[in-house]
Amino acid sequence: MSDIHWYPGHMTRAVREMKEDIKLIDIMIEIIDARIPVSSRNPDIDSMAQNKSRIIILNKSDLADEAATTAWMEKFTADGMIAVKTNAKNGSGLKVMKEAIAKASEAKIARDRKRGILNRPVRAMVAGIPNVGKSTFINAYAGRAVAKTGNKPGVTRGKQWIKLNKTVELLDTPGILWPRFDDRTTARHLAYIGSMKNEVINTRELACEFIKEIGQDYPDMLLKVYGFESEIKGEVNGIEAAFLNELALKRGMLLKGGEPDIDKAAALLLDDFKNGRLGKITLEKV
Ligand SMILES: Nc1nc2c(ncn2[C@@H]2O[C@H](COP(=O)(O)OP(=O)(O)OP(=O)(O)O)[C@@H](O)[C@H]2O)c(=O)[nH]1
Ligand SMILES: [Mg+2]
Repeated sequence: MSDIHWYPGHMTRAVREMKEDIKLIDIMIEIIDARIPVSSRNPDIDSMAQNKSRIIILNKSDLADEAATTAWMEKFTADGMIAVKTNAKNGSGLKVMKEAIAKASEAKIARDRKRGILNRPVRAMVAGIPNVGKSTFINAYAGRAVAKTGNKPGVTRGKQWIKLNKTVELLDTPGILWPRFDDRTTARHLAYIGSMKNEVINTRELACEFIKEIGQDYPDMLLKVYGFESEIKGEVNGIEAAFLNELALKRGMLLKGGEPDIDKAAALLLDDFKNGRLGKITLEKV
């Protein structure tokens, strides 16, 4: 698949501001997508967070493979981070999160105390790539809608401080990607979860790659979800194209001349994955 690339100006600005704000914060809360725990980590965030207490949130855990999420939590814990899994949409994992923030604050509170400072609020930056649920998490954690959310990348455009209570302040930040991707798998995975703007994606190509990939780890899943009885035989354009063809026919997605609307079927498939309608899937294992 051709290179997918999206790095708008607001991200350059966001990274610059985050590098300044990092001096003000005690804890880095990195939010990732539990379905792709490697590709949804921006190396810039990792380097910014050196010398800070680290919490890593595997969000959208409701959409991921549970065993895989557990394995990732162990891995991140071994790497010295406090790992928490959440579903920011329904609020599960937030209680554990409270404890995680308390734990991550211990060092800072002890430092303050030594210098005679009491009750200074803990400040945490909430960072991550686009569309992983940073703003949704903040709203759930705050218990009120303080930040704008939406199921597309680039909803948050500027930073925003949120005073949770007397002891904790959170900084919501815009999702940031990198200027250049090292490999195509990363770019593809980011596109699957909706971190990339639709306009930069060739839906049909991406859907074919997705079918290929999902077939390796979860064979039969697509056939079951879409109610195909048996294996689909690939013809000239391969099994992926044949699958999309069948899907379009099955769903009555037809072009004016009665031909199957492959692009529409491709968009449906990608959308179903993005919204968890294919089942619990983790594309990247420890
Ligand atoms: N299923 C599921 N959906 C979630 C979860 N958390 C967030 N979402 C959805 O994911 C979409 C993106 O959420 P946002 O909070 O706007 O994401 P963001 O990281 O702030 O995105 P940007 O501001 O664009 O960087 C929204 O449609 C949310 O409802 C979750 O844990 N599970
Ligand atoms: Mg946001």
